[in-house]
Amino acid sequence: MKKTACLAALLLLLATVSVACRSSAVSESTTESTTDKKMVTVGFSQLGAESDWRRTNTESMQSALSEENGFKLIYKNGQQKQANQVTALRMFIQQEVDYIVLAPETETGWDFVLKEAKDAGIPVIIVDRRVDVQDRSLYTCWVGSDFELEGQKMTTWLHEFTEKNSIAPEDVHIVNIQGTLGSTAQIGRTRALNNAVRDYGWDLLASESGDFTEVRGKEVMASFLRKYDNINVVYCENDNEAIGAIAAIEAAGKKAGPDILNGEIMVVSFDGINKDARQYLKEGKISCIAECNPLHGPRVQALIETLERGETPEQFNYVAETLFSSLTDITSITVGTETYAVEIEK
Ligand code: GYE
Repeated sequence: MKKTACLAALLLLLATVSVACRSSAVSESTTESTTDKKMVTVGFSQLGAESDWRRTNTESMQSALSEENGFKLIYKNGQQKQANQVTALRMFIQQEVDYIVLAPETETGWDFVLKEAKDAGIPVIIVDRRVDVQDRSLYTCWVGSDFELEGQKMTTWLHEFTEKNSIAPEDVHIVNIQGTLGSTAQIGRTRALNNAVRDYGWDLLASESGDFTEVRGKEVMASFLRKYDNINVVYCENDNEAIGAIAAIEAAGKKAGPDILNGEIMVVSFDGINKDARQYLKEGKISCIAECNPLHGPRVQALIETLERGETPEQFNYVAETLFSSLTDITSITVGTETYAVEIEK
């Protein structure tokens, strides 16, 4: 009897100890998973801060790749110099980051440093503009806009406008304030305009870079106005340039607007993120803006999460975009087989 009681007591003790052990094991592993949860380290090389688009893009990246979302972000502003971006990438490689995100200023000149990242086994995600490299395996994937399509939407809209208003192609006298030369956004938007000029027979007076900034947009437009007295359309490759161009138009005593056969200069541009540009659109000083969406942060986050799960994302990830206009008579345009609604801004 005594023996049985003793055995029962022993068994009870063992059971208690084992439960205690198990529960402590469980609680230990829970604390471990919360405190040691692996943060993903990302080095992000942004090209600069030339425009509202760029600033919004940076904010989007910083808020998506946040500590709360499980990221340790190392952000580097390249100050519009590719050499700074190359240095940043080399620093990220030395720091052994998990991923590199690159928003490149221009397309060429990336082969060497991307090869260094590849050799170090660090995946590279390209965002916004593209890189032009011999070996496509030097980066994992890209996310951004179809810049030539943006330009095609704009030139199609302009063509519709001239048709609706019975304006002959030879009466369309355009100047192009280009973006940073050699950047994908400039290449695509300029190519779309040049093709439309050839196809429709418009008169393209001059093209010059305004570097995507308001200051240069104003300077370039002022010099165009000094050289040509018949400009009636200015194709600005971003909104900041358009704001600068409007300042130059007004300083020259002219009016920005759509009445192009009666002395007004029609301003069209790209982005749609700048508040002043949207206000100018409402006022009719800008006639049409092709949207360029800068909110790539959550998109890059999703791409990294796909890679973290061991899956392979699409190589090229395009963002859907629209057109904004203050003129009410064109509500949609068709490029190729696709029809796009035009959002009328009142
Ligand atoms: O349109 C412009 C910016 O690469 C899409 O760069 C981007 C362009 C954008 O500075 O405002």
